[in-house]
Formats: sequence, C-alpha cells, structure tokens
Amino acid sequence: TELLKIIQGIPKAELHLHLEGSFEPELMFEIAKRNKITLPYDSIESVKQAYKFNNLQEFLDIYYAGAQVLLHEQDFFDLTWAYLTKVHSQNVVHVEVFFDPQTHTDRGVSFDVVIKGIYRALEKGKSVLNISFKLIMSYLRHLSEEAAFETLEASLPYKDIIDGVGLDSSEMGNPPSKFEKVFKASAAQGYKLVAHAGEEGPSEYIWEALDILKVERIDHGNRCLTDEALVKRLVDEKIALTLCPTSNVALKVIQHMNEHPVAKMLDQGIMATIHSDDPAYFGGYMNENYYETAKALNLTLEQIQQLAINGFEASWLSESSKKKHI
Ligand code: ES4
Ligand code: ZN
Repeated sequence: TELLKIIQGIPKAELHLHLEGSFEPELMFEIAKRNKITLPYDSIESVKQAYKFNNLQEFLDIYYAGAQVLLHEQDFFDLTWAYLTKVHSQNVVHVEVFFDPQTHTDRGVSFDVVIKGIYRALEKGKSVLNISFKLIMSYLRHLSEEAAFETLEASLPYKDIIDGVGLDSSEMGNPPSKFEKVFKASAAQGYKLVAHAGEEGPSEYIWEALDILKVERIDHGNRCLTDEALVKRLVDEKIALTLCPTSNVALKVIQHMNEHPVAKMLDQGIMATIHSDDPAYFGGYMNENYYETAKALNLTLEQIQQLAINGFEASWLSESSKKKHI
C-alpha cells in the first residue's frame, strides 16, 4: 500500500531491540538441531501457536526458554546477522541493540562467547550493509543488584565496544531504585544509561529511572501521560521514550493499537520514537510497527516523519552523523 511504501522509503533508526527477541523460530530450530538440543515444540507452526501472551511475564518465560539454544559464538553471530539483514531490507540504517548477558552466563555460556559473536555480526553489518550501530548490555531486573555488578565486572574487558547499559525483564516489583549503585558504577566506567520503565510499571518508576539511575532515555515510558509533572520534565529535558507499539498490544499493555499513547505524546511535545522490541515474538519489525501505529492512529505524514527524525535525534550518533540522516 501507499502508506507502507512511504514508511519503507524513510531511513530509520532502531533504538529498542533485544537481540534475543529477534530470534525467529526457523533459525531457532536450525541452531537447536546443530547443538543437539530438543525444543519443546514439534514444528514452527506450534512455536507460533505458543506466542500468545497475557502480560510481560508470560512472554519473558518463553523468551528466556528460546535463548537456551544459543551456545556458541557462531550462534550469536547468526542471530545478530539474521536481524541485520532483515532490517536492512526495511531501510533501517542505524541500530542500538540490547543483549542480556545474564540469560547466557547463568547457563554457563561465557560473556566472551556472547559478545564476540554479536560484535562480529555488527561489524559485518557496518561494512557490508552500511548499518551503523551501538551496543547496550541490559541488566536483568528480576535478579539481584549483586548479579548486575558481576555482569558489569565481566563486561570491562569489552568496555570499548559496549556503549551503554540498560535495565529489562520483569518490571513490577523490581523498581529502578534496586539498581542505583550498579548504574552509578556503570556510569563511572563510561557507559551511557537507559532503562525500561513505565511499560507495565507506574509513572513512579519513570521518575526513579530519571532521578535515581540518571538515565538519558526511557525504554517504553507508556505510563507517563497520567502524570503532568512528568510530562513537563520529559518535554523540558527532551528525554526520549523508545516506544514499541506492537509489543504493547502483544503483551496487553494496551488492549488495542488505537489506544496507543504515541500520538498524544507527540502532541504534547514529547520526544517519542517507534521501535520493535522483540520482533520475532510480537510479529513486527520497524516498518510493521510504524505501519500499524500510523494506521490505527491516523498519523499524518508529518507525524510519521517526526517519529523517524526523533529516532536519530535520540540516538547516540555524533551530532554530525545525526545531521546526515535528518
Ligand atoms: C522485554 Cl518487552 C520487554 N520488556 C522488558 N524486558 C524485556 N526483555 C526483552 N523484552
Ligand atoms: Zn524492551
């Protein structure tokens, strides 16, 4: 359709993508087979049947199970390379991707294996597909702050290739404040800071991410509109929200796409951007996220373009690189 062509034609930046969430069932089966691991599914069809979620936790349980088949550097390379070739076809020209080291180190896969595979694919993507990148390691918030400190320690040999740290996994009951010390220590190592907040959790968690963790972007942040003072803060300080509309519908953060807050956020002057979160599980990469949102909310061409501009604006590209894309 016309709308999809317009979206396809706009160069885009992906700022909220979990590499483990880009693991398509076809590749999962292939890697399981060569690693001699049996998946609890007998076909790709039955995998897709299992991808029905009522909340974030139901998704996370299946997402962590899927990641179990990743064992070797080549597996992490293949995962990342498949993602990059996919988004290249969607005119994504810059990515800032998350990985969850603890999902792998807790199973005995070393930090080195994980990051070497991912980084080799990102470098290839830069040279072959001309996709620039930043890499963000996420601490799992359902685990302890002490465990996050161990991950920070393990990352230090690679701190020149890791651009920032994030905070993901089960939000309710795991407020940002739980990670105050490790975020402070991460900043002291030169890492940039982001955190998931206000996806399922309340606006207080967004305040905590800003005031206690001192993050520069909020991942999701859906729940901010109920809090006028918070909206003012986000607008005044140009704090970006990396929204993931398809994810929100899949996890029932909203009941229907036409309830998505992104249009209201733009109206109120919030630096809102659109991303894909876990596309293999939620059924939408960047273009589908833009398309579904634009269609359900009747976004204007100007709004669609603003969302894409905001993606570069909120990125960690240098000011001169941003200018080339905007
Ligand atoms: C995630 Cl959608 C979402 N929320 C929180 N943590 C996550 N990790 C991967 N996807
Ligand atoms: Zn996310």
